[in-house]
Amino acid sequence: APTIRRADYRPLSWTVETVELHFSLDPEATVVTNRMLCVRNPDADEGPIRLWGEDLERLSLTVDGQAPQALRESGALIEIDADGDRAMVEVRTRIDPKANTTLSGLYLSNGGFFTQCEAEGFRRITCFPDRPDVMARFTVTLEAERASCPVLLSNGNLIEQGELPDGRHYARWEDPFPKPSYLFALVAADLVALERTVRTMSGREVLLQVWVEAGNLDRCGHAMDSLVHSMRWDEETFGLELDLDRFMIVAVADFNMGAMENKGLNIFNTKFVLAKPDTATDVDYENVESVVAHEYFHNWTGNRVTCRDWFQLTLKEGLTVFRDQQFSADMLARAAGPEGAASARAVKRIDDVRVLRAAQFPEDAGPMAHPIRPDSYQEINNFYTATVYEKGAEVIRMLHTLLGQEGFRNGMDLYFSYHDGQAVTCDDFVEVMSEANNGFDLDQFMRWYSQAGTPRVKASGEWSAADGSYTLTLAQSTPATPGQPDKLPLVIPVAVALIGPDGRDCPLRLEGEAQAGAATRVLQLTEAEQRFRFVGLAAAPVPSLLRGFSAPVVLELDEDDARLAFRMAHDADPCNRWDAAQRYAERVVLAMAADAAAPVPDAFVAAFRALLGDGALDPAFRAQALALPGEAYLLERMAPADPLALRAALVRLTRTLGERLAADWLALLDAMQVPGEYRYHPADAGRRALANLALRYLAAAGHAEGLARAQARFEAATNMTERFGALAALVQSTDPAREAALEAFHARYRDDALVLDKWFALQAGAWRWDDAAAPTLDRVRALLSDPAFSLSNPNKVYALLGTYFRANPGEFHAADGSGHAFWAEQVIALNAKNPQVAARMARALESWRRFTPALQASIRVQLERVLASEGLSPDVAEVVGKALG
Ligand code: DPP
Ligand code: ZN
Repeated sequence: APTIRRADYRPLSWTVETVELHFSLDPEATVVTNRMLCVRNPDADEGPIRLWGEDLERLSLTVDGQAPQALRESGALIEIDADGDRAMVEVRTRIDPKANTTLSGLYLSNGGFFTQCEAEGFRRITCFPDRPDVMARFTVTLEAERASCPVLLSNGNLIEQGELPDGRHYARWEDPFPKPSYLFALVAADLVALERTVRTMSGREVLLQVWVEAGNLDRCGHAMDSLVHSMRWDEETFGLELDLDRFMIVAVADFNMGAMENKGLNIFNTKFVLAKPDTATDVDYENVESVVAHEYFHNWTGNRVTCRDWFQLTLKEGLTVFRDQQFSADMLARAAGPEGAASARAVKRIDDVRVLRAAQFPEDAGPMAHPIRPDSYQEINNFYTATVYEKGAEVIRMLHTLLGQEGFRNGMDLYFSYHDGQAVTCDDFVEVMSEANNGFDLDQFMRWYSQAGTPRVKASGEWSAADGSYTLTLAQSTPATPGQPDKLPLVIPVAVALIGPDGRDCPLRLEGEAQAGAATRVLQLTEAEQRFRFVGLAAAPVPSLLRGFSAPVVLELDEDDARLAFRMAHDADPCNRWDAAQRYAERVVLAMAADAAAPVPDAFVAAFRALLGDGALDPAFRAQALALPGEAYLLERMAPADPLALRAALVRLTRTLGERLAADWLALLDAMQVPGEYRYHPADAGRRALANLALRYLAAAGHAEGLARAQARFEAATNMTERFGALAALVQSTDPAREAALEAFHARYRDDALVLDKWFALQAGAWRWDDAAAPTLDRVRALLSDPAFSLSNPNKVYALLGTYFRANPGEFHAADGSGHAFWAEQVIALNAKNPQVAARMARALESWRRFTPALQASIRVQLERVLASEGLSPDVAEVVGKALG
């Protein structure tokens, strides 16, 4: 596939002012009539009207009612010569939604019609200048059979509806806001809605709807509450109000991504809408809340102000992820009350850091590494990445840190005042941030948008007893990434505190300052190396750096075990306290992986026990601090990466912590009971999470009472969090009861697609505790033919294959190469159905060059096999090509 480059951006010679779409919906032959008023773009060079169309049967195309004077086609691009400044172009196309297994464009799910247009799905519906810099006003008429599709939805406001002959009906929708085609949506299906009417801050009454299949109406309340909370939050925090009379969320079971922010008509994967205590875990509740918020927030950051081109994707995604992270933190803090707010925020921050380290750091170190604003791509769908989203959010967070809450808000206000209704670039955003803050210099900061790779910050300190000073040296470097051998220094905010021997933070005074200030301060590292001299200290301090994870970097700091244990016990910043535990655990487990005979150090067990038993600590925090670092992150820290040795070490460490701390875990189980009926509340969720973790350690150790407790909890549970937590513990043991538990769980939820996803994932992610046990691959293969499994449903693929490929490296990378061969087989099968999903699965092996030579050899064969396979999509070709390249 050709490479598209950011530098080649040119505005189109013609854009579109208004679009009138008419859909005659039919499962196999939908006819789309598209009348668009094309207008010459005064800001562009002379040229033809350009439209894109893909997989369309074109029935007719006219310009001002006539056959076009000249029409040229190459691939998906259609060029039409036209005179004058305005031209009415009418295109009729026929499409086959039923045959559309890509889930991009118009497709069927469970008998209903749904669309997904971001990034380039609209061209699979009709011919159009399908680029985000073309913003047009849409009017949409849907016609469908009333019996199968009683509900007809599109963007904006319903302006007309009625009956048609032959059992058909129609509805007409008008969206008052100009929008790019990627935000178009339609739904025609048999759905019901939960409704609520609320007032916006300016007093307008708006109708909110959550549309689902009839049987799911009892699972929409949480999504609705989340929507209302999101609206309030955006009003209070940014002064941003809902701009439509009606806002709809529709849940669909077949969906490539999490959700989509189509104007006024968000379409969601059911996974991020449906929740009730019997089927959803606390984590599911949390995810529903944050995804609902994310899509709602896009209405301003993404829809009202959109991206000029797809290279600017982080403009809307990084900013919107940052907004949803702040929202979730505020919601958690509010629920926790004034006492627990700080810890609640930290727990959310830790969650986000875990995701960044597990998903984004490896991406930044692999063949697909790209800046948050990429310079090129082959297939844009491959760039909805952890880098664009999560690292992009970190970059916005750093801006927020540098400018302060108020400065950031002023920048946002200015952003909307300048750019509302426009398609803009990341430069535009950073420029208004600067302008709103007295010309704050962000030139060097812009390097975060152009440099890939995770920066290293190396810190060292020198204590001088003679004058009570501590000199901190910070040095930065960013490793080379594909196409970027040399990197320049970035602006890195490093939040610093110095901990005294008593465990308390020291007041900080830099050399030259008259008096000491706050205990944590943000240093700006802008050069390759800088020194900061703190004075007026009574004793040698212990540095606590990068508090709150103030920048998306790897911090390299020489700390011995004793110092890590000290920070585990005393660091006043919960993020760093957690991080100290992670670093200590990483050190222990990597030593065990390097030497199968290495013991688990007593001091580590003791430090772990101290956290475990510290009743003053928020249970949710303890659940974070007592969870070992993720396997993906650890593999990233290992050179060469040896997943089998790592797994053996993790198994041994988990078992040892279970055995040696058994009494503590059991006591914790008792202490963490949550009485009363289930409610989704962070305080309860924290207790449940900690109890579930205790069960996992106990079950991993094969502890008889622990297993009995897991079994009992599994049977008596009144909510999914406890039931699934107990099941996961049982499955993560060698106890024979696990098979019976899996069966009982299946029997209870055999008709519940979302719960079955959990059942699939649990088995695909299961560890093998000894060599005598059957490989997990046998189980995964068998589950492929389970009646509930389908390669056509992304959720099922992510649950079974995604979990096995990504969350079970110790099994996937079996020495005989069976996992790798299976990967190739599945990627090839998926490629034919759904290239986007196939490409995501393909990415599971991109970091293969980091592995041991034997594994590299085994993986290379399979990468080459996929690359040589017939009919390879550009999506998969890009991933595999770059991996081998
Ligand atoms: N724009 C969607 C989201 O991130 C993904 N297609 O919300
Ligand atoms: Zn988004």
